[in-house]
Amino acid sequence: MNSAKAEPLPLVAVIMGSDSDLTTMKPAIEVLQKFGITVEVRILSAHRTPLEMVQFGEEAQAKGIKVIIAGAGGAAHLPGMIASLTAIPVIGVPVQSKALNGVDSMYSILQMPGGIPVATVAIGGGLNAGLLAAQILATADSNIYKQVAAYRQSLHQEVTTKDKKLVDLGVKNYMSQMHNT
Ligand code: RP5
Repeated sequence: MNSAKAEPLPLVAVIMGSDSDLTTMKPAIEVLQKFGITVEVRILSAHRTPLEMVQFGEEAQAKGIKVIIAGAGGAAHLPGMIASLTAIPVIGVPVQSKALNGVDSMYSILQMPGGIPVATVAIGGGLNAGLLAAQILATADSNIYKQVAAYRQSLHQEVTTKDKKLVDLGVKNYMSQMHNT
């Protein structure tokens, strides 16, 4: 008998149009895994693999996925197309493109027609997409809620520590330490 503990089924899917989007999406994957949330990660292109994208969108709810994070760049149709295929909440991540710095990606993801929403984060906002997905899950899971609250407390601590140091050292010394680290 295999005594290894089976990993829980993924609650969040992180999908992207290309492996070149992975760097942008990695912070979303990492923060979700840090909270103990299992993530399914896929490359699904609205333009290059449209049938696989449709299959994923149609099967996601039955698989138990609760939130989908979709990243894409340029003519970034993946988040909107996935949102059209399933009523699972979709968080769109505009990937910074070379030609237009991600403004093209942002408008492509943001300007959805009425009835089919995509919650769009900032250009390159993988981390916030992961956190938002965790916060959606936290509405029904007090353990995840506690972890998100602890994460925020760590941000608070980081800033108050910096503030104290700035007040103690003064601007000049603080900045010279900043440049040496
Ligand atoms: C989009 O085209 C992808 O999401 C990616 O951001 C962009 C460029 O893809 P590659 O040419 O790097 O594969 O579909």
